[in-house]
Amino acid sequence: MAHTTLVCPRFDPSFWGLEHALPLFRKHATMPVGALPLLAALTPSQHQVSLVDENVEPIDFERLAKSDIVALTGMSVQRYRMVEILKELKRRGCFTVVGGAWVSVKEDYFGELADVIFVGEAEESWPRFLNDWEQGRYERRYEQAEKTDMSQVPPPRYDLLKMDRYLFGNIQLSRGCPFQCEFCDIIVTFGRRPRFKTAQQIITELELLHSQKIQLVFIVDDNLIGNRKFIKAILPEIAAWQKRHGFPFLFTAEASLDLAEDEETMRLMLDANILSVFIGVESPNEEALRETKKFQNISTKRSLLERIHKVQNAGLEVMCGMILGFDHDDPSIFEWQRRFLKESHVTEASVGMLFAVPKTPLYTRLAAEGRLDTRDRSEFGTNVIPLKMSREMLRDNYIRLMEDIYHPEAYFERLENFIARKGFRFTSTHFQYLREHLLTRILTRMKYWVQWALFFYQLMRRVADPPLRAEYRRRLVNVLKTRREPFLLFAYAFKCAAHYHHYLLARQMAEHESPVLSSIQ
Ligand code: B12
Ligand code: SF4
Repeated sequence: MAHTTLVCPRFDPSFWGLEHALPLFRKHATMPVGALPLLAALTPSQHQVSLVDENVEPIDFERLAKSDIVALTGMSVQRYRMVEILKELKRRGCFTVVGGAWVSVKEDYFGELADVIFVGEAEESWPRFLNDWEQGRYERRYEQAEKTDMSQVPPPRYDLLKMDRYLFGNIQLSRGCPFQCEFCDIIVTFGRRPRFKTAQQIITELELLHSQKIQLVFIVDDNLIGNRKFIKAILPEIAAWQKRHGFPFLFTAEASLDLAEDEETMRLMLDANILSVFIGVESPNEEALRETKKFQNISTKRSLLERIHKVQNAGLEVMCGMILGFDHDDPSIFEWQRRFLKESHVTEASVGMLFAVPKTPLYTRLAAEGRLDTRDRSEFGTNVIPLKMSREMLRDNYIRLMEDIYHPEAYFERLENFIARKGFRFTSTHFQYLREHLLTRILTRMKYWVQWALFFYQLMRRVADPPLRAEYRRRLVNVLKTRREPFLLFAYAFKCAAHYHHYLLARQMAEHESPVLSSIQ
């Protein structure tokens, strides 16, 4: 029998980490990583398992050192901290294991600091390793021969995490994406054939999240609409569950832009109370989209902007990922992206510089062209050497663009334009439900009022910059006067807090108070 401790190291700040906003929400981290509670559930019952997420609690190395196996997960933005932790563990003579997004693409990164590494999924390989370890004949590297059969994945052990310290809960319905974007490591690790859980598994996980009193839930699928048949069958099940339980969850998901052509799926998403969707739009430059094989973003019928607006008009908030520095991007791309984002009415845009993740086709191509900076840390924030501009130009204009789009005026203009859409109503199905259930309506409205008031109080208390604080106050009072809808008030206050994070992230980069933080780093 082994005592295993699974560790999620601290994240470096990032766009989605919301580090600057977390104190406003009185939370420690955005969400738990999916791997920790899942690996715990995959651990055979004869072994003892504990979870430590450094994002919500400090690591007690003395205690950790008593484990037989210490296993770390981690993505790119955790890799420096992972090294620090592994060094400390090795100093104490611990047996170490590493898995997750970063080591899956950069297998030699941790060298001798990791006794065993896991590449890719681990539903089959993790229990196999534990069995090997018990018999004293484990291997140095584990990689499953077959991709995981998602219909056999057990429910995650949320009970081992301090769920009340996270802003979001998470659920995974499927893995894999059918597309072939050149820079994408997701399809390298998880493949292009979407695989999914059964309705029963998903309902069980919803019940578990519900028992943890979670309100916001991120559906972590790489592409929610990777398989239309599956998602069209599963969304009504989720909607029915939501209805039975009084719509306790507000969902966010990730999907590809071809969602815009699928009215039915958008309707089903709203019925399930999926309110916002993150879409990899990447670039208004069609030549760049072709270069990167993002063909699903090219349409002869509608422009990119029209497609984004179509999703917004359906009632979904769009968040988007944008990339600068494709081979077909010349210096005009910065102004082009700035204008595009303004017209898109997308408030939350994760803009980054093209980064070549090891093992991707982009990495192979750039390596062959001698256009890769192979250093681990670069002052340019990316390892790609651009074709039509200097590295300094790319970096400096990226930071300027971040500053511009997260200037309060630009951000709130996009937000106002989004919510001012004709006939637009967030949570339309939930709203309909509340009309029919008086008591739930009163309680839900009260909840949103209280949350709005709490956010307002936190913003006024914690935002140090007086003009920015005044801006938030003015905006929130204005929305209170003009739109009395409690959910909208709550959402608006949430947006102010998110703005605070993005604004500080951009400002700190511009003022050289932080390293250059791009999408993958
Ligand atoms: C959902 C998601 C998010 C969510 C939630 C993040 C979170 N905290 O969990 C949000 C939107 C917030 C997010 C943010 C970011 N993300 Co993200 N995210 C994902 C996504 C789509 C799914 C991750 C997930 O939940 N999977 C479900 C779990 C169950 O699967 P898993 O983690 O892969 O674990 C399995 C195996 O990998 C393995 N495994 C994992 N760890 C370990 C450890 C051991 C010991 C073992 C044995 C096995 C093992 O076993 C598990 C079971 O098979 C992935 C893409 C992907 N498919 O991996 C990107 C991904 C992980 N994110 C990525 C990045 C870069 C980020 C950001 C830095 C982006 C940014 N600039 O803001 C931020 C970081 C923010 C933060 N502080 O969390 C990159 C990482 C690149 C890399 N190769 O390292 C990925 C791969 C996407 C990409 N290519 O851009 N992300
Ligand atoms: S759509 Fe997204 S997940 Fe799918 S291949 Fe492209 S970047 Fe990867």
